[in-house]
Amino acid sequence: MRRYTKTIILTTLALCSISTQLLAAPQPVDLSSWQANGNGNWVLQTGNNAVKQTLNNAPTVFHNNKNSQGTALSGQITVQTTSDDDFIGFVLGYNNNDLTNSSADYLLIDWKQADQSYFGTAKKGLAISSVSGQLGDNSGAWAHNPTNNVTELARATNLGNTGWLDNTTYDFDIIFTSSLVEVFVNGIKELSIAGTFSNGSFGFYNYSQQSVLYAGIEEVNVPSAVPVPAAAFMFAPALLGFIGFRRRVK
Ligand SMILES: [Ca+2]
Ligand SMILES: [Ca+2]
Ligand SMILES: [Ca+2]
Repeated sequence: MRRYTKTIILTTLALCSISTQLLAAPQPVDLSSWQANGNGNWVLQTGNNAVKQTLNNAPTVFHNNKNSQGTALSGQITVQTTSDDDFIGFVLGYNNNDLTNSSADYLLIDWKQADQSYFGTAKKGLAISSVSGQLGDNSGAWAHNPTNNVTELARATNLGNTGWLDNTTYDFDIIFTSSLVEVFVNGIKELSIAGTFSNGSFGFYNYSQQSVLYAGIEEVNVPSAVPVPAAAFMFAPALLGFIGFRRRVK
């Protein structure tokens, strides 16, 4: 892992010294000001940069309640039980109480452990979807059914049909701008979509899965007023540098 990290940092410096200058060092995030929505139980852990959701229940979100475009969020996610096999993940561009808002417009990144038929078929794997309206305990969240306001946009490159593992910690890094969203898992880019995205908060998301720990949460600002092709060119090496930095000090 050390050799891998070193290679990435050196490549980053060689490819794009300008963009590394634009990024500040990652800052720890204080989760005590974050907001819980829905049917979850989000328990802050000592130090306030980790939180554990304990309930197997309808969709729930824990979010930073501030416009977050131009930010990259990173940390670790772990399901600390062998019980159940359902959804863990994130929301982007979420506004407070959007779970019950008929005018909601945000992105949902969810990862299921196993295939399961209930409200239609939920597929194992990591995907990104748009949510337009309420997100209920129904086929929208469960099966990405557009009839219930969830439209799947893409499945992950490597993990699109691969479930998460019990009691296993994954590093995540999420870039969120008005025109580009990228998701890295264990330093590997899994999702990258370009478009026009609504502003709103970063949030953690669970649906029907208990004992989910989010820890070591950090954020870094990225320039947001850069056109898409330039943004894709500049952010990718810079954020790999960011990822490398975090992994090196972990
Ligand atoms: Ca399990
Ligand atoms: Ca289940
Ligand atoms: Ca469940």
